[in-house]
Amino acid sequence: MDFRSSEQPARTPLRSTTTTGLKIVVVGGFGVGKTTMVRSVSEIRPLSTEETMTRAGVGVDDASGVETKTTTTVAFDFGRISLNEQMVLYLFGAPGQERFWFLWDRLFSGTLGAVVLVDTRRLADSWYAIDRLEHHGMPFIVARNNFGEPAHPLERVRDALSLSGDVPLIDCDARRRESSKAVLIALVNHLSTLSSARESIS
Ligand SMILES: Nc1nc2c(ncn2[C@@H]2O[C@H](COP(=O)(O)OP(=O)(O)OP(=O)(O)O)[C@@H](O)[C@H]2O)c(=O)[nH]1
Ligand SMILES: [Mg+2]
Repeated sequence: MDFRSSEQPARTPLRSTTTTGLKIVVVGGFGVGKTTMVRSVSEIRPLSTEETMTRAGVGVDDASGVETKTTTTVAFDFGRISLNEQMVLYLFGAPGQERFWFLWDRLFSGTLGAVVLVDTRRLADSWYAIDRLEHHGMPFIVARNNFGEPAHPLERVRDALSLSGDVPLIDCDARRRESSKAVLIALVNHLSTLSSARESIS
């Protein structure tokens, strides 16, 4: 297995002021850009378990719509980002291919929240992710990774995914650090809103 590291960015030491570490997972269907997001945003060299896709996967893995893809995640991606002086997120990118989905429930252990990445060309691939998160009662937001296709209005995406109104749904470009960071900030804000709502009830 190739535990590949990208050249960018250089290693950044964890700030001594950090007091809170949150485990976050990035899930979604095959080829939606999960590895790309973890790589673009991580301030340490991300760990990736990418394998070259071979002809052995033809007929087993559904590569329709992402025919130019040459590698796939076979375990998980790992990265880290400090959101401010106190808070650091540990990011785990899940594998997207159906035959690796059995790993997801283990990845969810200790996770506080999730980002579901969706590609509107292959929306149905994201249903499994949403289903598993709802099963675990795990808070999540949905980010539409924009591959440059004519963008559907987000409200139509919400309807197609049968998302309830209180689940944040935003646009992103997983290749851009600032865009990926904005997704993570939206998730942390969502977690904070949920936690305040719980406190006001109790
Ligand atoms: N145009 C465009 N291409 C993207 C974007 N995000 C990812 N890609 C490309 O889409 C392909 C799939 O990205 P990955 O990050 O490997 O997707 P993944 O979800 O990790 O895939 P699996 O681990 O195999 O499920 C790669 O070739 C990326 O360069 C995007 O926002 N726009
Ligand atoms: Mg991947």
